[in-house]
Amino acid sequence: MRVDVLTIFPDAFRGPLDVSIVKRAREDGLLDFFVHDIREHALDRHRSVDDYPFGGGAGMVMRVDVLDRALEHVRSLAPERGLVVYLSPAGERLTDRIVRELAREERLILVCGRYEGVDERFIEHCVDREISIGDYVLTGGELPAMVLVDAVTRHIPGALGDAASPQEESFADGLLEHPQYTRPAEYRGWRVPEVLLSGHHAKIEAWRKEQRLARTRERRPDLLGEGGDSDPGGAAGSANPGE
Ligand code: 4HQ
Repeated sequence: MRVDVLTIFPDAFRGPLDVSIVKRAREDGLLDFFVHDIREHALDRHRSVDDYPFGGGAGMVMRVDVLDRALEHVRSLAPERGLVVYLSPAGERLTDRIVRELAREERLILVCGRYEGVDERFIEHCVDREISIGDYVLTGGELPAMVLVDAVTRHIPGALGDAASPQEESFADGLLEHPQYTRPAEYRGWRVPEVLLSGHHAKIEAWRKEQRLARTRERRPDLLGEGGDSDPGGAAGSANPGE
């Protein structure tokens, strides 16, 4: 998969995507990741990317002409059209289902807004999908873009290596994970649950399933369709969470 990011803070992307699984996916050629500076497509000598909002009000708005030029330039760098995603609190909430859908794309173009956001005409005419990572307001779309790339990378075939599977993680079957333990079996009198030391695989599996159900009921009843803000369309809100 190829991912292009448009931002006025390219430096923000050094770090989080240069470690661990995402680093490996990039080294292995599973993920091609490119960052582009929107400001290079500014039209005036001050290189401005924003302006005052029509109708008045606080803050600045990112210009449609600058964003469109930046997007057309980035589009020209590769043959795939690319799905254009704008990160914004007004978008559809990012879920496991959406992450899997995005992971099937050959190319993503992520647009990061700053200030009060972008001119609505850019969203209307150029953006395919507006996505939010949660109901809180950040200072820009850069962190949401990194969250999205991290989550999507886990679903690129081969990115997790042979041992791990994204299917085995939380949300794939709509339940939270069971608790995990490692050595030592006792530390300061804190003991690992006896069943895990028993070597009785059927009992261990039964215990884990029980733990997953109990935790989900306790912490995220919405995932079981028992009230709260569920996501009925998604894997996490499946009508048959045990499947
Ligand atoms: N912002 N999920 C405002 C977000 C956000 C979110 C990005 C801040 C867009 C203009 N993006 N800018 N939450 O808070 O995606």
